[in-house]
Amino acid sequence: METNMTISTLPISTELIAEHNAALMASVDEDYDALGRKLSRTGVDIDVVKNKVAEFTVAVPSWGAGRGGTRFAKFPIPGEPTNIHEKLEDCAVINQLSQATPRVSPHFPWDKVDDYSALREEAASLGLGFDAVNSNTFQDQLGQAHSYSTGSLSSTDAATRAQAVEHNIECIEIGQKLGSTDLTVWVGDGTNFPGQQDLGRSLDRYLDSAAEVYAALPGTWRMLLEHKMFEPAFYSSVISDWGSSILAAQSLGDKCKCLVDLGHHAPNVNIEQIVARLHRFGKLGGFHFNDSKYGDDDLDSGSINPHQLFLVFNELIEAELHPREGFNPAYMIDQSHNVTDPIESMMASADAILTAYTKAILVDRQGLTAAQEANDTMLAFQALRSAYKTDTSPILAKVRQEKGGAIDMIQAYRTSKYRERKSQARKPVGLGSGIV
Ligand code: AOS
Ligand code: ZN
Ligand code: ZN
Repeated sequence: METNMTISTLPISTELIAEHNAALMASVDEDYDALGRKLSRTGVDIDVVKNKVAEFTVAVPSWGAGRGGTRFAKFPIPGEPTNIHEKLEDCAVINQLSQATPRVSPHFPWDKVDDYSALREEAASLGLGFDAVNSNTFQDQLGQAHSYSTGSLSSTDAATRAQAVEHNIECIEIGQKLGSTDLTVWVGDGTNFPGQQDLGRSLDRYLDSAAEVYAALPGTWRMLLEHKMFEPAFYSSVISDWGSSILAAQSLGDKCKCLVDLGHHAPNVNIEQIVARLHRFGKLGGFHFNDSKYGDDDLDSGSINPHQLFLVFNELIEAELHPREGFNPAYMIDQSHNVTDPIESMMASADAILTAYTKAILVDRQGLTAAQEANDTMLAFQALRSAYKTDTSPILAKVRQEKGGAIDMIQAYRTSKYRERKSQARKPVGLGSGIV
């Protein structure tokens, strides 16, 4: 009964997906077999790789289902979601076709509803669960008692800090009802002028407030601190880099970890090394996947620098093989799409992330370690390069097909005319600006 109910509420027809796959299956099989033969020459069993990839999943952000924007403009599209229910439906499409995104990361107060157990059931009927809850103390809400214009957890104003603490605790309470076990805290706190706030005392205030939130974490919960170098504060941010993040996480306690958003660093920073460092100290708690060219932190994952994404995953595989206590990162896509259909972007990003993961699995670890030990720089580099050069798309296509997803996600999505149907049923989104 349960299964029938679930299938009937999924937004894309399973017949349509099966028909789409049937037309492409022969060529996928041919490419998969050819790759299998190639990999077997180096002792790699393609089915073992495929089964490992099939287990990897990444969460999508509820806010990513809407078309975001820059601070200059937003260009809405017909059929865009306007509430959490519609966002869940779009996330279900992404998961149905990619079979890689079964969890949604909600954001409060944006996703507030009256009945969270009903929301949890609604998500489950769409094949979805909830991931980390995100608090929002970077913008004011209507009717809010104290403005965050002076900061939130680090505000100079005690009542504002208390309000930010209370909001984070409320997010934990909501998250408990939704089945989440992580609270992600990103604050926009910082300054735009030298001298605006004392750089030491603002961190003291942040730590005191964060300690109050930390104290409210239920038994198995984690608090994930997300650092960001700049924006919205352009002179200094309170948790600006991985150094500030790990120091704060270490002073808060074991249940506090660091979250790496790939777009939140200075240009050319060696992010994979940051990943390795955080893992070394047992503080790697989560990821926000996206890409960045200049300063925008929300470009589609792997769209600018897929090699960097691969190198990050190379460190994650190393971390998996040499786990430190509590290594269980929360993986999420965090992007803002202003010129694409968010469903298409999110599916393409899931594919880019899984591609980087698959290539990292293919690295000859023994060969790499041996070359490193022998100081054979070229062979060590080639161990990475040769995995990176492998076209892993037949593995990913096969994983999707076997799990009930679509071989060509974008083509199947367009054939379904989902967005066109939604544009008839949903009310239009207003104009405006802002990254959401
Ligand atoms: C902001 O830049 C951070 O990446 C946040 O993780 C996230 O994008 C935000 O909370 C949603 O607006
Ligand atoms: Zn982020
Ligand atoms: Zn960001």
